[in-house]
Amino acid sequence: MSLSRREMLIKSSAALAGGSLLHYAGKAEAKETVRDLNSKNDPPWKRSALEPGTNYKPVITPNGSTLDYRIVDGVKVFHLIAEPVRHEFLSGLEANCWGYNGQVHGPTIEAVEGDRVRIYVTNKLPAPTTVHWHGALLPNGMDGVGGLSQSLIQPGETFKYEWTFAQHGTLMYHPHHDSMTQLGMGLMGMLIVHPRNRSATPAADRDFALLLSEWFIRPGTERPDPNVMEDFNVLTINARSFPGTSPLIAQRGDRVRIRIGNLSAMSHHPIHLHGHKFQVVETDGGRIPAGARWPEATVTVSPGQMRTIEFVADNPGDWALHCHMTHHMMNQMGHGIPNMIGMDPKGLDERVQSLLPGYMTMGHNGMGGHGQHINMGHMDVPKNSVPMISTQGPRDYMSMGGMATLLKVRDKIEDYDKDPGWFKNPEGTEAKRAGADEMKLDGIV
Ligand SMILES: [Cu+2]
Repeated sequence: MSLSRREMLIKSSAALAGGSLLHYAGKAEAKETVRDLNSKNDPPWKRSALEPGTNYKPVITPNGSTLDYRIVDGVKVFHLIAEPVRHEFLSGLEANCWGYNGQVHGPTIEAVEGDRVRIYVTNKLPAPTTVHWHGALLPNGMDGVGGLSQSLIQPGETFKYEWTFAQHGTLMYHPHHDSMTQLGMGLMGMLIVHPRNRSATPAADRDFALLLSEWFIRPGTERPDPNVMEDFNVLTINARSFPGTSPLIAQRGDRVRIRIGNLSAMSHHPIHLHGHKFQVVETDGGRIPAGARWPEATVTVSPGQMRTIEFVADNPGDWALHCHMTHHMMNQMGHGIPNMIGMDPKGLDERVQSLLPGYMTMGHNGMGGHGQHINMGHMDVPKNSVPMISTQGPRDYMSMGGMATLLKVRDKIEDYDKDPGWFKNPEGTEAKRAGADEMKLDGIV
């Protein structure tokens, strides 16, 4: 049976129509997806403000603080003051930095989704500045980009920012004017927005906020130099370097949330947690649906990113939490030095000591013992410097420094604000010098 010409025409035009319908349906679907991402066609900040939210568990900012606010006519009012601040990174290293409200970094600002916030920013710096609310969904004119969305806040001036939070999540704040200098001098802070509906995220027993940054401070000087591009030698968590970082304390079984922001100039930081696995539950854009997460032990946080991890602290101990870039785990590491590894310095040391008493070639067996020699007074270093310095641990000298802290998990925590001291490994669970007998038994010797 053959199709008439007329039937053919009808069929093909139906196919054509069907095709264009499909095409149209495809477009409609794409449009729908975009609509899903934003809840309405209006910008999200246009939602009306709710009563100031108070039903939240504040985050803990180790080595930092939280900014106070007052409520005026249903608006949460904050005041940030940008100013020069003398800051200690760890014992032995201080510098003249820039911070907010007398501290480096600035205090953590906390709000609740639906809150209307009014944030005054007073500039007591010797340079103009602005504040950008990094990741916030707000009117363009509140975005803080100097010269673009607003005039610069000149020294001595106070500007007012105001908007309603239409989101919850982990955000940050920092200047958006001469960012290289102003972030390099320490101007930054965390901005946490709690969900209005507390069931939107599972409750965390311990909720920490950590802000990563990097600095260059030439040993013996007292002023961060923001002009370097690669040679950052002071790596910090909440503006402190290990061993100057306060430990994160958790009781066994606690659900722990760690919000990590990175405002380093040039470096991403793969943050590695020992003894546990975690899930990345939140990015800059919000909460990740449970089905889209995967287990991790290291999360990379690039400049300008936020990543929130959650896990159950189920493994008692003193666990390192640190950037895995090895040059970021040291304090004031000098680069461009000759490679001395494997060299026998004996003859050289004796000859140089005749000219320079106390001279000691460093680095021939690596950098691990360097800080220890300095700590023990065997080696002079410039005043106000911490080259490769760490501290004596419970069992030996630790060589870890820089962007590192400790997660201290204990079976029972009496006081979360008190450092529980060093962990005592239960009998038989610590690596020890092997005995001759056991090595023989296992066929090692
Ligand atoms: Cu790093």
